[in-house]
Formats: sequence, C-alpha cells, structure tokens
Amino acid sequence: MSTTLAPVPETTQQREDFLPLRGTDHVEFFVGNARQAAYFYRSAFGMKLVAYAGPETGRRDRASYVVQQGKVRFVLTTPLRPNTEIAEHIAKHGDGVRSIALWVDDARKSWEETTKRGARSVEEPQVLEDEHGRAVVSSIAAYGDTLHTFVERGDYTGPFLPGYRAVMDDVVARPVGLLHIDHCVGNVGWNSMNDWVKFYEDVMGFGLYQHFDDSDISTEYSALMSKVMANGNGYVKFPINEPAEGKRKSQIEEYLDFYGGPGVQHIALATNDILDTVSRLKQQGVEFLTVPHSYYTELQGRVGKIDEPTDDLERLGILVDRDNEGYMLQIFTRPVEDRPTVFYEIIQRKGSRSFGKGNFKALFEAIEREQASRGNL
Ligand code: TYF
Ligand code: FE
Repeated sequence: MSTTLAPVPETTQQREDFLPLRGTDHVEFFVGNARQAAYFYRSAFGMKLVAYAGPETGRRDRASYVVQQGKVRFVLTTPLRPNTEIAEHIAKHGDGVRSIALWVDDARKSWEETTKRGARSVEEPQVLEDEHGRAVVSSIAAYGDTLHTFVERGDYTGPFLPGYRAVMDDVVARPVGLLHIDHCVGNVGWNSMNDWVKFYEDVMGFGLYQHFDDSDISTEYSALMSKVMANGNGYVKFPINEPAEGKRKSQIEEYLDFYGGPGVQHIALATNDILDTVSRLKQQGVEFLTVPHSYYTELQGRVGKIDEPTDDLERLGILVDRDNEGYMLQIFTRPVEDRPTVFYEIIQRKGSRSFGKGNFKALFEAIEREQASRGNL
C-alpha cells in the first residue's frame, strides 16, 4: 500500500502563495427545476433557504435559490427558457455541479494569476453592486464543463451576492449539523488525472496532499486512481479520480458515461457528530450505501479503540479509518439524481487527514452493489 502523506504540501510551503484562498465560498448546480431541487436540500439535508434571484428580482434568464447550513452553501440555478447555455448543460449532464466557487480577497488578481499561468477564462472580473455593497466575481475553466469561480466579498452585507434578495424563516429546513465542505472530488477522463494534477499545481498553486495507486484500489474492485490536491492552507482539497482497467467496469467510467464527460463526483460535508447527523439525514429520507456485518466484526482489530459504539456505527452503516494522526468516520449517500453521478459523503475527522483508504474495499464493493442494482456490471 503506498500512500504519501505530506505534512503541508511542499510546493506551496516554500513559495509565496499566488492564489490565497479563504475556503470554498459555495457550489453552484445547474438543475432542471431549481425550486424543487432546493426543496430536496431543505427537507432532506436540512439546509435553509437564505436567498433568491429570479424574475421577481429583475433577473430575466434564470432563477437561483441559495441554501445554507453552517458554512455549506449551495446555489441551485435553473434556466427560464430553452436553448440557453444552462439548458444545454442540463441536457448534456443532467443536474450537476457547474462551479466550485472559492472565497478570495481579490477576484481580479485571482483571475489574472491563474489565466496568466494557462487557465482558460470563462468570466472576466465583474463588479456586482446593490444596496448592501459591492462584490467581485470571475471564473476560469476546470475539468469538463466545471468552473472555478473566484468570489471577493469585501464587506458586502447582503444575504448572498448583489442581486439576490433575502428569504426569511424557512419552515421546511431541519438542520442536521453540517458544518463545512471538507473536499470536492472530480472525475476526469482516462489517463488524464496527471494533467489535472499539473493544472492544480501550475495554474492554482496547489500541492499533492495524498496519492492512491492501483495497489490501494484497483486489484479486485471497480478500478480507479486518485490523487488529492490541496491549496497552501489546506482549506481547499480536491481529490481527482481517473478510471482504470479492472475486473469490472470502473465506477468512474460509469460516471463519465452518464455525466457525458468529466465533472464533480462527490462533495464531502463535515460534521462533529456523525452519529446524530446521519440518524437525522436517514429520518429525513437520505439514502446511504450499506455495509455488510463482517465489516463491523473486523473493525476493532483494524482501527483500535474509538469513542463511538460499534453497534451504533453498524446500525447506521458508518465507516471508520485510522492513520498515524487519529481516526475519521465517513459514510456515502446513493447518487442524488436518477443518473449515477453526484453523491455526498458525510465525514467526521478526529485528528486524521485520511480520505478513508482503509475503507476502499468495503466502499467500492458497496458501490458495485449499487452499479449491479442498475444492471450495469
Ligand atoms: O474522497 C475520497 O477520496 C474518498 C474515497 O469513487 C473515495 O471519499 C474515492 C473514490 C470514490 C469514492 C470515494
Ligand atoms: Fe471523499
């Protein structure tokens, strides 16, 4: 098993960070029906509707709903007419992530530094203003049709960004303790993981954080390779997966087939009480992958003593992994669309910076059962 775990990415430690990031600002999805998608994230994930922009606020071409829990913020955007760029994105990909937006102090400089290093510009720096103040946004292309949007908020005081109006008193949302985005994973095409690793190194100044090779992953289970890239302060972590040949069709290849190319595979949401968060999510109808009983009979031997009772972990189907710094708990939802594309991970870190390498066998078998239930093996 070969996993490299660098204390701090070396490449960013030595040089000055040309792209300082305060964290993930939000994730924007293009969806077929934003009002109903927002209802799903409110009722199932317990997120609160906080802002809205659409025809009622003077926006003619699209409607966007902003839902939030802790620092996790999603923007659900739908086109109001056919034959638009957004409509085409949905026709091709189904509902999916359009942009992983990053919070910066200077959206113009972020755009300049990245485009001069080879990023393709999608949106030049644009100043947005309303009665609550001023913000600047800019966007560059990442894998597939996915973007990174730089968001400079300055001392903007509105509910989201200029043009959005606040939504008060969400009676639907039942929060489950989600705190922030831990990582966002991209699936890229055959043999292109290293090109995207280089993109994050050269264009965004990220460093390699962890690396999983085929001995970790692809021996018996649906195959993939994965490298985790992280920015200088480690607040932003982007694992990049590519498919590999295995005994069965790679789950990554399945994603690429159904999504119509590279895109965001899963978003990991952090909690500090995973037992409570997952119990609540299940009560609210979120469906998770299941784990066999044998996983829990072997658990103590593999990870040693932990705070959570094994019974509770098994009842909920939560996975555990340990590294030299501590342990972590994680669980994965089924895809949240009809296409087997985007899904969520709920994660609680107790000192560990692992991405769950010790769970890959159990996890990938669970994903294969999902694939088989769709008749895809
Ligand atoms: O983010 C990660 O790397 C872990 C493990 O298809 C993982 O959550 C890797 C690939 C995958 C699902 C989970
Ligand atoms: Fe993950």
